[in-house]
Amino acid sequence: MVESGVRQIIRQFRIEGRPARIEPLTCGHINDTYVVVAETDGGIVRYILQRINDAVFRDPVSLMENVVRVTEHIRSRMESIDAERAGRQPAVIAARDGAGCYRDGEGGFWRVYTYIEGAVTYDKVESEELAHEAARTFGWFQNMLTDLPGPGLHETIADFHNTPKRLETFERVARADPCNRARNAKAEIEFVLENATLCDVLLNAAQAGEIPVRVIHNDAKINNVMLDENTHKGVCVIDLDTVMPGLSVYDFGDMVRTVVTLADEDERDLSKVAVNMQVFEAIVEGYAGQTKGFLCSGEKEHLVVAGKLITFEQLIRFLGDYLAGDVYYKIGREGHNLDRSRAQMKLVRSIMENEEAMNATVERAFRQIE
Ligand code: GN1
Ligand code: MG
Repeated sequence: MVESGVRQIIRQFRIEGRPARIEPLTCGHINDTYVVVAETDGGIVRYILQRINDAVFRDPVSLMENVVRVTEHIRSRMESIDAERAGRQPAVIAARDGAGCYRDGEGGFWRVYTYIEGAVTYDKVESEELAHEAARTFGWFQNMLTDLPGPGLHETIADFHNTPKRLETFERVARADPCNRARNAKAEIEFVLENATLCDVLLNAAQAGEIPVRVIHNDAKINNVMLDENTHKGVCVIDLDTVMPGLSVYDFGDMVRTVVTLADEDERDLSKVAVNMQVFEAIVEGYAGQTKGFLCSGEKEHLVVAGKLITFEQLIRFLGDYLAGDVYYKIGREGHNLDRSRAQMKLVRSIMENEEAMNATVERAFRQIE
């Protein structure tokens, strides 16, 4: 949207000061994001302004109800533990009428968050310390939400991690091949079909009562955690659109997917995409320290398989979107979704090769802290 349009939008929110600059942020595959710099008598105040993608999130009003409940709960719990950190949690700035989001004349939904100063995100890890801290912060986040009061959160996207359903959708698009692209992805399609039985593992365990449903993040990738730019300690978790009921191991799986390899999600040099066992150990230790008080044995037993499954699911999603003509994920270049899917496939293979050692690491880490 052109800047004058965005300026009109930000005026509809209860922000402090006068909006002086609005700059687009190009992270995230789904929503449109801007940083708003407002001038007040006391100095500059920044905000995050986002247009919610309502083709993906069909009910933005319910979504914002979730986000307000979750952010307020975490902030109030942190107040007595660490007041400074409580003040560094994302907070929703209400629209002028008090609602959690504003609907523009064209039907678009917008929301505003406080900007977390002095904190940074990473698209990939650069060290074991970083991996440890990122995992610790997602473990902390899950822990914070174990006692969220009130009714269950709204399901903002139905069947979000229902991998068997994702596979069905994938098979349909691969068969229809609407853009005549399947010929560019023969090996990848074959890999998905050959490993299709993987898709049911977690839902079967949940149905058998081995894994409980909890409130989880559902998009626990490395760039959704913010660390302090000086101390590198976890500050908060962002991108809360998919916080809703799910399995704790999904979040662990997404951490594995985006942290365990030192490569980017769309890395083209596949020799760089592989499990790093030291980094994996750091993830497990960081996560276990925060979650040992509430995770049950069924969850611990499925952590590694969740890493494999969530990476496989992401392969299905990226490849399916490539075959469909790039209709879901924003792309930055031609073949971007195919590149992304290839990196996921390489990582699934690497997890398969290291699975036994990874399971042993999990067992050891939890035994040591009990
Ligand atoms: C999307 O928007 P972003 O980048 O935070 C997607 C996740 C995927 C991720 C892959 C609502 O997240 O599920 O895992 O891309 N979010 C949605 O990078 O589909
Ligand atoms: Mg994100």
